[in-house]
Amino acid sequence: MKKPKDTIDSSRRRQLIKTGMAVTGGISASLVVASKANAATPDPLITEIQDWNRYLGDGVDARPYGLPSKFETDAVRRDVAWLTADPKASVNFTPLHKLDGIITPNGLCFERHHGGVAEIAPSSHRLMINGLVNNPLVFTMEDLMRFPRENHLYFLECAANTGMEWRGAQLNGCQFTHGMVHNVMYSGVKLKHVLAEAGLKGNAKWLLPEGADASHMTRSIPIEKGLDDCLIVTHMNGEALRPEQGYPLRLVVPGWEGNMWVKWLRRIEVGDKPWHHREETSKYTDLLEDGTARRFTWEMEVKSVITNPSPQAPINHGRGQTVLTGIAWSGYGRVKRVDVSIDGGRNWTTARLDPHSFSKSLHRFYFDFDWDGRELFLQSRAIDEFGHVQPTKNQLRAARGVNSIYHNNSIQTWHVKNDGVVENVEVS
Ligand SMILES: Nc1nc2c(c(=O)[nH]1)N[C@H]1C(S)=C(S)[C@@H](COP(=O)(O)O)O[C@H]1N2
Ligand SMILES: [Mo]
Repeated sequence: MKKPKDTIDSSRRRQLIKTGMAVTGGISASLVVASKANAATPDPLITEIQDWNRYLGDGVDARPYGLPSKFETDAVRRDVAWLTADPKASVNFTPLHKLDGIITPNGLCFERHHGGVAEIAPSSHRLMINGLVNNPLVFTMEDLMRFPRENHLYFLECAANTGMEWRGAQLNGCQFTHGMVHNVMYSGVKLKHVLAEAGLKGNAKWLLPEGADASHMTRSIPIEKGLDDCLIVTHMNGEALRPEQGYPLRLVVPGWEGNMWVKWLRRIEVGDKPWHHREETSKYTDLLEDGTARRFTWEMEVKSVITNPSPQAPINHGRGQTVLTGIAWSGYGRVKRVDVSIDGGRNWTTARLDPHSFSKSLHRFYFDFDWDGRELFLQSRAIDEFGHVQPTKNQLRAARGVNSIYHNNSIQTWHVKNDGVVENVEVS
């Protein structure tokens, strides 16, 4: 990925807004939605028989593999043309503003490839374990399916997610600012079982997973993590991995940066020190103000974003009862609390966290409020079970400078205007 441009496409985007005005009112506990329906003015959509009510629909033979409704054309992955030179070493983004709950549907999981999508027949796929082991082994997919299997729901976030926002508000939509995250139920085998089969030598300290794609993706992973919760998986959300997500075999590294989750996993070398390859030196490291770089920053820090309203999901219904929602996550474990502000961080209210809460998974929050039609500066702030608090943009910049494109977990602001249009801004 290229570094963010100093100048940006639209000057609108880089607004630095002083929230001098008082945006205090507007929140009420009432949950009554005033209905526009009026029996005195009959709605033909309820009084007249419609075509779909009159004629037979498609039979069960029409869709051997189901697809979304034809009216859901907006719920698609999107890319940003200027971000990368070639789509084969590029990224597209999850349409977070079109989703609810915490599961990312398989067809909408963002993709990040360094050498395009490898298409591998399971019968031609092998996994080798070599290096500091007693018995170097080569597994077929059938061999791997004989190990005990488990299911876990985990988020994957690319370390470059929100990377374009380090120097100022830039991309107009949570799909683009925060869409390098997905949350999937994986089925697979604990890596520790496969490593035990090969037998780790006493000096085994590091693992180097390698991809079978043209990028030969490799990353150094400490053995403790490999023996803790890492999985090698064959299924996502109940069905086989999609080619884009590493079919037929992927490494899952819960809570840690997406780059380590090697797709099309073909080999794991066991060593006694890290390898210092490209993706852990020149990439996925943070250049600080003093010229030194932060390295091996594996856990994805506590983070959240409001997905609705947001620039791609304006308020169209006018003032009154409004549902605000978003997602929160932490690479260390569970999110304990999410606070929401409608006045750019002056006043905070605790949001309603949906009870489906899993460690190292996305959490869903809601905040139901009465919009009085005034402009709003929406923010969310997540706190995890270990007390980590999501920082403001300026707190993050004070700690890390502005040279980085990775590991930006700062608070996002959306400016809701009187007409319900929403823009990406920063407040000071
Ligand atoms: N073999 C291989 N594994 C890979 C990559 C790759 O290009 N090749 N990209 C990595 C990066 S940078 C990220 S962020 C995640 C993206 O996972 P996804 O495509 O399922 O969203 O996969 C990682 N694993
Ligand atoms: Mo990534």
